[in-house]
Amino acid sequence: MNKILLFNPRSANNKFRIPNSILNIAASVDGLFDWTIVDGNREQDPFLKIKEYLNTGEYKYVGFTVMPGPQLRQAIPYAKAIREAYPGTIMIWGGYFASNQYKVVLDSGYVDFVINGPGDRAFPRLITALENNTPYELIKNLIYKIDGHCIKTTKEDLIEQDTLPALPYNKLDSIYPIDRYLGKTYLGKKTFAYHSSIGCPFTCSFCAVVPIYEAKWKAKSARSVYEDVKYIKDKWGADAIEFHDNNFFVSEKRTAEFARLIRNENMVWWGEGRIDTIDKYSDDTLKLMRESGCKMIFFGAETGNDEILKKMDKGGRQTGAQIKQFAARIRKFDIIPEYSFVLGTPAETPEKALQQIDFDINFIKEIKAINPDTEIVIYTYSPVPTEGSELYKDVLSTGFRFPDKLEDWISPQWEKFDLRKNPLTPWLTPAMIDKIRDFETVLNGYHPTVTDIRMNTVRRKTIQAVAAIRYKINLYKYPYEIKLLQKLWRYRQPEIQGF
Ligand code: B12
Ligand code: SF4
Repeated sequence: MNKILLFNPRSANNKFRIPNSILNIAASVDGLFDWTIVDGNREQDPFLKIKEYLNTGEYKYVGFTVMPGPQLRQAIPYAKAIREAYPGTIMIWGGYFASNQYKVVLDSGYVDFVINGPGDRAFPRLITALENNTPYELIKNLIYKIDGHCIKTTKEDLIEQDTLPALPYNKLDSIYPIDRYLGKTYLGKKTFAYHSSIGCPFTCSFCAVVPIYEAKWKAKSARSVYEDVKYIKDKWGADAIEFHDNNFFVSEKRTAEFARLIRNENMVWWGEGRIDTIDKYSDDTLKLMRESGCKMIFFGAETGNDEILKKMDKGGRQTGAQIKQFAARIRKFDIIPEYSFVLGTPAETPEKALQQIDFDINFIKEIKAINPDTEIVIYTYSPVPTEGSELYKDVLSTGFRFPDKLEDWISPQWEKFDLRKNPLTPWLTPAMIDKIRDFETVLNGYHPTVTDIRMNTVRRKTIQAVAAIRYKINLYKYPYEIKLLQKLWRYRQPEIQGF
């Protein structure tokens, strides 16, 4: 039987996490096929390692997980080189980039299949069909090419997450000791990443989750999450959890049950949620969450402008007023809200685009005044292909197009696009982008993130003093002195380095 090589391209320079995407795929074929993992985060020269495996002649199937941004830097050249050096292998890509940009991926000529969304069933089915030479054409969640045309099979319903096989932590540990995946963070000395639910029930028009999960969400039960957490804690000594779910908090009942179960385990935890959802939680649940170790929650605040919130289709319930009121409410429970904002959405005229940026800058400052503990994360709007949404229609009408050659995605401009720092969107002028980035620099100077554990009190106070005047008199242009200090002290950016 041919073997499977699974590759997680490098996504982080130092604070790498358990590669949950590729580990889920490993779990899906565990016991059916022989597999191994190469983790680009853990190898000096991952390609050398890949070649070592492929040179044995035992590995026919190569699976890459690919999210936009830095992972493409290894994914693209490696896939191309594998096709050239090992033409008998079959290359399969999965993950958010592969699913959302499947056309450019398959057009490259060196990727044979894309798994569209969850691969837990599709991947083992595809490998079984290829091994047995039986038809694969009707396997759900698959995209492939026939006669130059991309064929997308139907999507399967989301799987009950408790029925999924256990993640093969022990085998991963034998390849890459798990201990090194448990990093020191703001949350704890040994923080581990866990994914307890898949998809999201909402349809925000700027979000890459929507085209893949189509407003569906399935979660593991609180008990099975607790049991997994306990296993990692007891075996490897984890003391904190980052829940990497798109939307951990959809069900108040599940959250409260998990909080009750984990309460006595002395674990600190963090997850991502929605303001309007958690604002409906009772005071008792919020209190219980904090007691159980929930220290910080990441929220998509997006903007304070109600009209844009509507365009973003944030479920129609979140408003600027609610964002402010919630920042005050959650403070009473000593949970730090980490608010992320998306600045630079399309507008009819350049003046309107600039006005909107100014509005959000002021709004962010208001939030900081209401609850100074609020952590602010600023993204610049980078379109995702949410076909049919009002926002995406606006985007296309400006002439914006994604690259039509896979290699173009690793050009410096498109890399910045992926990092949501400097998008190539026609409605934003360089001056507007500078304004956003300069404000971010001053804000991070005056309010340095608490998640940067290397920032001691002296550094914090120094940078705050340097940034204070600029922050107070709204002078953001050319903040070179703050940039210098941030560079010197290697100030971390949670949005690209992990939260
Ligand atoms: C962890 C994570 C990171 C980590 C990476 C950690 C690591 N590996 O070391 C860090 C923090 C570094 C990171 C960074 C970025 N990330 Co990120 N990240 C995630 C996150 C939260 C979890 C990924 C995960 O583990 N999922 C768990 C698994 C089980 O789910 P899955 O990946 O969907 O896998 C399933 C399927 O996709 C499929 N599949 C996946 N891979 C494969 C491979 C094969 C072979 C097959 C067959 C199937 C398959 O099957 C799996 C099981 O069903 C996701 C959001 C999310 N909840 O998924 C965002 C997410 C993938 N990231 C995203 C982005 C944009 C980024 C950034 C590029 C930009 C940014 N500013 O956030 C940066 C890049 C910086 C960098 N250095 O790379 C976006 C992608 C959006 C898009 N446009 O497509 C997401 C969706 C977040 C979001 N909602 O915006 N990220
Ligand atoms: S709530 Fe979050 S994950 Fe869900 S669709 Fe909106 S932005 Fe995406």
